[in-house]
Amino acid sequence: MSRILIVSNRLPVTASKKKDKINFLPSAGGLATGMSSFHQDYDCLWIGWPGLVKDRIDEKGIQEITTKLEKLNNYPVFLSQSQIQAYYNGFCNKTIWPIFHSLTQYAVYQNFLWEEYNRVNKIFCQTILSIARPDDIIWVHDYQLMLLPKMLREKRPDLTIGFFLHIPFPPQEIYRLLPWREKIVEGILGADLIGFHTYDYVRNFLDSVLRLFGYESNMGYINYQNRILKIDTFPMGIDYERFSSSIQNPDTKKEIKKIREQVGEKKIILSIDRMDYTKGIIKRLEAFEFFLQKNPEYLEKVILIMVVVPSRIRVKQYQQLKQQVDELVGEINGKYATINWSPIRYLFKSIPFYELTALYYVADIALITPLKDGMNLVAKEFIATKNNNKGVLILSEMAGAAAELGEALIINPNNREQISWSIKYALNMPDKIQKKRNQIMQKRLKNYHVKKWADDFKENLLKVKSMQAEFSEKYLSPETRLKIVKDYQKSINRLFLLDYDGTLISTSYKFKKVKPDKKTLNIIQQLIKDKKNQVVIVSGREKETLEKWFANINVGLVAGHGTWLREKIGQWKTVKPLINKWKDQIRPLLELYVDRTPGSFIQEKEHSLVWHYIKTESSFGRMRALELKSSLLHLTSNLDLEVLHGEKVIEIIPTGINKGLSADYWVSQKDWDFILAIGDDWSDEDTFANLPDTAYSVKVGAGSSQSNYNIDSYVEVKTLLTELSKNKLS
Ligand code: GDG
Repeated sequence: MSRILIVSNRLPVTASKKKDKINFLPSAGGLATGMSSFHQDYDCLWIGWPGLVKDRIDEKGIQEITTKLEKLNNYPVFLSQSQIQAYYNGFCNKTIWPIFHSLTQYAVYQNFLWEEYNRVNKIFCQTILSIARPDDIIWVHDYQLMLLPKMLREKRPDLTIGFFLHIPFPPQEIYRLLPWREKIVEGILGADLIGFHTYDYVRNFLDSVLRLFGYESNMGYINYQNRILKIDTFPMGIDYERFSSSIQNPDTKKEIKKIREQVGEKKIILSIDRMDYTKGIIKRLEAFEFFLQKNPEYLEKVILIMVVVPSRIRVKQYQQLKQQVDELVGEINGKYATINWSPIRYLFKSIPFYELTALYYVADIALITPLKDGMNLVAKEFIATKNNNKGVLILSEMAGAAAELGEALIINPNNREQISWSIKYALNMPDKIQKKRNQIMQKRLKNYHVKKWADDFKENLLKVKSMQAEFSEKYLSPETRLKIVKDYQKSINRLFLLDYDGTLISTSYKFKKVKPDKKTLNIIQQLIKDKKNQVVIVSGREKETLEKWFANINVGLVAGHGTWLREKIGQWKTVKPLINKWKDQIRPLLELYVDRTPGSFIQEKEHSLVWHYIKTESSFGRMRALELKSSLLHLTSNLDLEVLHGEKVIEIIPTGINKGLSADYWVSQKDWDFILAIGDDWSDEDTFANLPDTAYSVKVGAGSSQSNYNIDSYVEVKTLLTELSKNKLS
């Protein structure tokens, strides 16, 4: 059984030293809390810095820490004070953090910080290489270790490596500001699977890969240096049960009572975050003040409890932010407070779990206003804790969580009028509506909880590995191309079964009514000039469209994935009747895609199932749709189902008709001595499956397939067909 090596800058346990005693405490922050439950349930070893610099401990201390951590399945990477200063406080937090959060004004670019970042990534690399077994899965986390995947790959090309970024990946025009931009992307590309919280970050990353290196992606796959790797969205979940059941804890109950006694009937607005300029604390305070100013009827009736956890206190910008926050809180309290009431209760410290969940529970509103945030787990925890279902989440659209929590009041953190209005709206929202909204969000959070998130990532990583193994043997090599041309030259009865979208024209044109371009038509004309050739375009498109496009060209046509055939221009015929008992097998897959694709939903019609993604962000929806289609292939190959991809819908209809039947039909028409079938998606798999062993079948793109070979893109298809039509190699 393979182990999972979780690698992150910090371990989930933090060691500290008081006098001569070493103490251990759970680490704070999203990554540590999120991954901890996964760590406990699997055969995992967590590798990271234990939080105490090695200058402060002697050999005995190092031994003590190592032994204690070993019992917790943790493995320490010891770093010195100067390393932490330059690598973590320096490059990570003064360069990467602001750039990746698109707050460029805070970024510094210094070579010595970059060099230390390299050195520390190397130390992590050496540590992992000294303990990794060949079948271990290595899961690297976050922006502190972006060079590590490549370093590991160079030393051990066989390793299974996943990388997950917990913060945003910026738009490429911001990312390009980094002097070391190529090195960092290359570092990440050392992984087999690269995960982000949202599709925006995936797209930004792919844009940078394309811009910097020219690699195109296909359904999130990149063929990078002849290794297929996948880039995908995995919106991190929370330990749902832990929060939803927290109210059972007697300490939490006591705390709730205490808060109620202190606050009385006043409405509570809550915010919790680390002291960080990305969290929009100043903007929040300004908006709250604006709310008080514009709505004096709420004076003495609301209270903002603002928990701010100390963070990166050695970095100057963070010290300045603290000062600003302190002053602004003082100013607002000074201006509006009465003898019995201060509008803001400001706690600058970390609070225990029971206090945190008590606050989530009693709060009427959670006001979460980051200027930019990878995900923001606090928003999800607030909703999960609300098992009485009352409470309103006001959430910045700049938080990754906003993509999943559409029932919250979504605001722009820079728009104080909107925030102020939303507070008022939330204070007056009827309980029934609050409950309804929260229940919808809870269902989603309960489904895609943190363990499911981690399992999903792990499964996808293993899938990529097996694809790599398959693909490396199947890629159409120059030798095979030469063999195809030679066989073509020798043959006298040749059949071409060519898919249209994604095979003869780019996938980006797919599902639009795009005519074949001149070049494509020329290639086809060239092929059919030779009387030995029968060319058939096998498409999912409607027969009317194909008839129009190929009205004057004497090619065979297959429309509607095999529903209709044309042998002679203008003469169409159908193939087969229908069958129907399949829904229970298909529905779970569609439900999984609803979980993973915010905004999508299932419609059940009498004779079909439809997956809609009209409400999903458009490019993300499209990517998921293509992926879903390819997954449906495996489920439907024996079920005689037709899968239609319409405008923002995928519809599955029992027809008993597929491209395989039409392939069968054409293959049986003659004694062909050369068959070449090319296609790019699930529907072409039926064609491949119905060919004789002597046929050449080629899948366009990197996915796994029943074809004999894979080819990169439709551009290469055209080159190959041109070579054949000219009857020579170019
Ligand atoms: C990074 C990304 C992404 C906070 N204060 C206390 C406390 N917490 C816990 C919360 C939550 C976690 O810390 C904070 O997570 P966030 O997601 O809000 O933010 P970051 O720490 O910045 O995390 C972020 C995350 O990674 C995961 O990928 O969502 O975007 O920046 O779990 O509950 N816990 C306790 N006392 C506190 O005072 N006990």
